[in-house]
Amino acid sequence: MRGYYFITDASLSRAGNLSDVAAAVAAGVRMVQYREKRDCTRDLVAQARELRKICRPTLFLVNDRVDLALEVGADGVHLGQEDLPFPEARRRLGPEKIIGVTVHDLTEALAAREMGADYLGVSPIFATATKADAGAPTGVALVAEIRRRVSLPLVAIGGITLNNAPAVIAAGADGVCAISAVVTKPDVRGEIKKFQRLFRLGGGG
Ligand code: TZP
Ligand code: MG
Repeated sequence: MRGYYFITDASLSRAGNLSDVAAAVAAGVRMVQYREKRDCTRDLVAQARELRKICRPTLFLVNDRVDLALEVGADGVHLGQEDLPFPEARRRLGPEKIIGVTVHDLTEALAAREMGADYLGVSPIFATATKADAGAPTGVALVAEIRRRVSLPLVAIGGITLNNAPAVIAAGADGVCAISAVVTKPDVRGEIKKFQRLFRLGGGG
């Protein structure tokens, strides 16, 4: 889990999801999350199936949609606080699939751990225009606070750039996700590699 975590954003992407995900896989990311808020299920299934194919052995997760994850044989899902409740998602996905949960404070983090989340997305660390309803920025202090109490992998998200990522990693994040700082750039693979280098500088793997 340590390293850069890739999430698609077709509306911000220069080159499109397929190109971006291929670049992320080439950069060696461990996990890709397909996040698509449009609701034409037929298109989503078709694209998720394509992305699933290029994400081997990279882990492939689907945002929100347990049905889509099951349909395309994804490795798991990422759930927000307003998505399908964790117990239902676990029942439908079975014990082996990965379920990540977005948390905005320590209480949500402890609850997600209690339910059996495989990792936590801590959000939003900084102000972001990418997700309109992301809520108030938590700052790196929340990463540190959750880190002290929870040993699950923590992926930090929201307004992360190459400049502020070192502070996020220093606070205890195992992974960082930066969407606009990566998919709006001409060289997605190169940008991801720069994030990955921050983990090596910090002494991780
Ligand atoms: N969840 C919380 S913040 C966010 C998501 C999907 C958007 C992060 O995008 P950016 O461009 O890295 O701020
Ligand atoms: Mg969601």
